[in-house]
Amino acid sequence: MSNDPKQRIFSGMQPTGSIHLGNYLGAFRNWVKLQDEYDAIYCIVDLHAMTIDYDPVDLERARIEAAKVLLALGVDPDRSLLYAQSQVPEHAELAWILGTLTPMGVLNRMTQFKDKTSAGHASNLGLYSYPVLMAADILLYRANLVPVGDDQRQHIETTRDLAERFNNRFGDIFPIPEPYIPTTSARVMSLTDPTAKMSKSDPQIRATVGLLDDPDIIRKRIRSAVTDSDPVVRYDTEAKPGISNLLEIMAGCTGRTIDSLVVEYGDGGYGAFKDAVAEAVVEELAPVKAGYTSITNGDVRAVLRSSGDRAREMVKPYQAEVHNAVGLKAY
Ligand code: AQP
Repeated sequence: MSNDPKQRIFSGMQPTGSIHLGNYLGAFRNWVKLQDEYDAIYCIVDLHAMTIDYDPVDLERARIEAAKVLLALGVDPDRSLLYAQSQVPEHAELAWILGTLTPMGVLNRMTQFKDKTSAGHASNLGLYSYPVLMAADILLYRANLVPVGDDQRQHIETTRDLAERFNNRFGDIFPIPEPYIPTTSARVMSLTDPTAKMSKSDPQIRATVGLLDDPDIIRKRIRSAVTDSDPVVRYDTEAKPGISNLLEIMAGCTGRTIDSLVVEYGDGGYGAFKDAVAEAVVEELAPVKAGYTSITNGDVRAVLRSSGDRAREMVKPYQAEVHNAVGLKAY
């Protein structure tokens, strides 16, 4: 038996709205799966949520809901940390230090900033430097692996780049983290515009399937998903983005290959295929809702408090090492 310490994973979610099927298939399912094999740290990234217009009262509700959904999915506070980013001030401090190493040209290339500002969000400094705070989140804990959806690939690249810049300048402190991205359903697309990703902040309610939606709502959303007029079920993201998205969703929910789904549903018409996708999603999400209703807000606060305390203790020696490396000596 190996005595090697477990590798560490870190990942975060923004408390910005109703958690959807894309978040689950792209990331959270892996959060649950990886808890045994890795030393797992999961964070409700509330400082990130402040980078777009928000209501302070609603932020607290959203933080509790986000943590409750994660607990309902199977994130286990006995095996993993689950806390809020704002409970550990070192996230913001390390972001400042990394920011001093971040060329503006790197941030100018970030597609999330461009997408959010072109969707009407104000272009504040926090939104612009979001990838630096995300790098700090990951590097603060010296994480080796980051389970995320495909939309975060560019931010993980930036994290790796900043870790290398820091190590080259100040000494070998940070491991270079790897993304952990699923092979199917890594980027679940909007049901109303299958060329855009499914997103919590999408104002079009019909574009998403929420993890806590009732089965009848889920069926309705999937049945009304935008597709095309050629009624053959096949995978072609250019010509048939809507059907390809539904194939990815069904493969993600059933564990079947896209090829086997195409063989079964290829000529059967879109109606029968959409019904099958809807039933697969309903079945996959049924336990989440049941788990969610049995957890109280008090339970959630207790988990956040205790994980937050442990996280603060954990980062102290790491940040002391960073301070020492960059010349911020303690007196
Ligand atoms: N559509 C998606 N398909 C697959 N994975 C996705 N993720 C997000 N959208 C999809 C993954 O979910 C995790 C948590 O995401 P987040 O809360 O950090 O925010 P996000 O990536 O910005 O997700 P949203 O839903 O689009 O939120 P808003 O609208 O607030 O920006 C991440 O690992 C992400 O990759």
